[in-house]
Amino acid sequence: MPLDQDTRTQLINTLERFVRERLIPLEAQVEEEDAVPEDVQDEMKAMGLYGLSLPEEYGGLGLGMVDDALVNVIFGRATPPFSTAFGTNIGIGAQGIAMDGTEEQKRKYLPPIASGEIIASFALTEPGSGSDAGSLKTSARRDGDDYILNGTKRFITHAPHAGIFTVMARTDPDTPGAAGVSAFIVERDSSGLSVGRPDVKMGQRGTHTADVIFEDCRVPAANRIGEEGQGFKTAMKVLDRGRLRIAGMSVGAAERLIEESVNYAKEREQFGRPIADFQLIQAMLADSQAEAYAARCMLMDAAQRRDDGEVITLEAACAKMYCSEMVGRVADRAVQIFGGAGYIAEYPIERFYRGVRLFRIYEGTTQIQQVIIAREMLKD
Ligand code: COS
Repeated sequence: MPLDQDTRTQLINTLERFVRERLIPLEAQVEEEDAVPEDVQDEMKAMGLYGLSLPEEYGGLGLGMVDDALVNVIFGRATPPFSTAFGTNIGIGAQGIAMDGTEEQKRKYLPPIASGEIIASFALTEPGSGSDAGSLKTSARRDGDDYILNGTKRFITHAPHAGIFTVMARTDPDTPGAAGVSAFIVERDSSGLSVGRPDVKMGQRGTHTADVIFEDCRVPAANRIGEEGQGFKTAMKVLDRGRLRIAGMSVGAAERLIEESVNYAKEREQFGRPIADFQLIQAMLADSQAEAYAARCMLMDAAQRRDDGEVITLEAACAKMYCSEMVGRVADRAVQIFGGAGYIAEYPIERFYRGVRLFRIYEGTTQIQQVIIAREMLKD
């Protein structure tokens, strides 16, 4: 449900202050220790962030997409691991249950997800299926009141700490592609489930991804989300929403990078004056500002449409593609404006440059967004 204007302003002010005063000063520590401090996670849980956009009847705050997007932009201003700490709980890890789960599944799983007591994770990608998600091979064979899962999921965000996984697996081995896929809620301590070593990534230290391996992993049939064969659609609906989250993080990161660039350009002197006086620097700042503004408008329009009940597959793909590509350009210009200082770890620019690179890849690459947009345009 969208917030009224006063509550929204209050929320924005509180979160902006939290990000500015509490999170940004800790960014270098997160990078060095490769972890978001426990006490910060506890504070974010106490603020309700882990259940921000989950329904109120299951312990969440019930925010609509516009408010969710505004929060993502605010948290996007800090290094991504802070936002990702709670991002899968309000996003891809939990939305399958919130959208298509049974009443019983919602009552059991959503409250501990909303409070942050357990971390929810989304397991779609496999070693052999990334962009072609419908070709996934993890199998789920029915055995009485259970399913037996076998297979490997790859690059799974929060796998090392997750308490539950939304897992897409093939229930019908004879049906190739998306139609044979079902979705399951799999608890971390299920026998036959193990998690691989955390991946060593280019950036976003403080967020961990790893393989999730199923070896005759027994999952109650009661944990299937929706009907057999409907799991791919659930995953796609979840991603429609998740992609707006990444768009929001991209906009926030761009605004932060622009602010850092403006401040640096005003302070840094060359040829006897601040480099901000030079039109070639101004051109880079202006391009970044115009693109970030366009991205914010696109994001908020898509979010508003979703709150109005529209299906936003095309808009979410446009926003994910444009905003993530935009922040890549903004980060590149920021490095250029900072010059040598942009290339060393002492300044945040280098870290953001690496961190935002992922936005163009996960939850569907730019090229997959292009495919989705074109398909939506061309369908009858
Ligand atoms: N909402 C609801 N249903 C959707 C949907 C959406 N956004 N997108 C697709 N579907 C439905 C389709 O309507 C179709 O149903 P019917 O067969 O009943 O018509 C079904 O799902 C299969 O869709 P489609 O035929 O388009 O599947 P494809 O195998 O061609 O794959 C893409 C489509 C490429 C878009 C999909 O595989 C994808 O998004 N890939 C990227 C995956 C990704 O983001 N990975 C990142 C992992 S998460 S970090």
